Amino acid sequence: MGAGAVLAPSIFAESNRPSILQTSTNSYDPIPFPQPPLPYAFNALEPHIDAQTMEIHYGKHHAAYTKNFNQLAKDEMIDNKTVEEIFAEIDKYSAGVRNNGGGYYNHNLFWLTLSPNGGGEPTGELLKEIEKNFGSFSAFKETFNKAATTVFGSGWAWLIKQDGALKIVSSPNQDNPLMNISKEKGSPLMCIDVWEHAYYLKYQNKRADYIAAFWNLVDWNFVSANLLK
Ligand code: MN3
Repeated sequence: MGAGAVLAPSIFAESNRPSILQTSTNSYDPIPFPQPPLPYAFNALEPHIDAQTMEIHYGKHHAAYTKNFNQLAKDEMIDNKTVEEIFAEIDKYSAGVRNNGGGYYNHNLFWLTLSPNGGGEPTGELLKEIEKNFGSFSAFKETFNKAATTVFGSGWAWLIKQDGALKIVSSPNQDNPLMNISKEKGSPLMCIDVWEHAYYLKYQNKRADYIAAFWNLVDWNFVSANLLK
């Protein structure tokens, strides 16, 4: 698929965007963890994220994590487990499962955190929870920006639900808050990828500019749905 290829919009209407956790391993399925289709065209997030970055990020990086994760799940005979179940006992598996399984899941969540129709501010229950936990939407953004900016090297920043409260955390490499080895555990509501491959072509070393642009794309409907789950 080339840059700017248009995906059939009807399949990915807001109400039936693909679940990121709909799959589990099963002996009869050669690819238990398929890479979900990107729910928008590569150029749909411009000017905030450019088409070439999206094409490489989804088509090469995420595709490679997905391929490796499926192969390792087979090699390590991981059977009848969801991604969440694997992460809950990630210390039982190889570093490859941790890195590639994380890379698989984290990007699934990241693509859905973003939308060409995103941006603006959250409303309803989500806004109430943000105000309760962070004081205001702008204080929330500031905390999230700081977490994303200060990840040393490659990693992710997250908004998670932890013991009923909202919390902003970060993780190194492809770790995530669902993994039992994670310092901060919880259910992810949204995330940002701050690996250089997520922004270097357009923003070079200016990670803060990429993070600022990210806010124009956040799909608050998706984040709200994850809160209410
Ligand atoms: Mn990435």
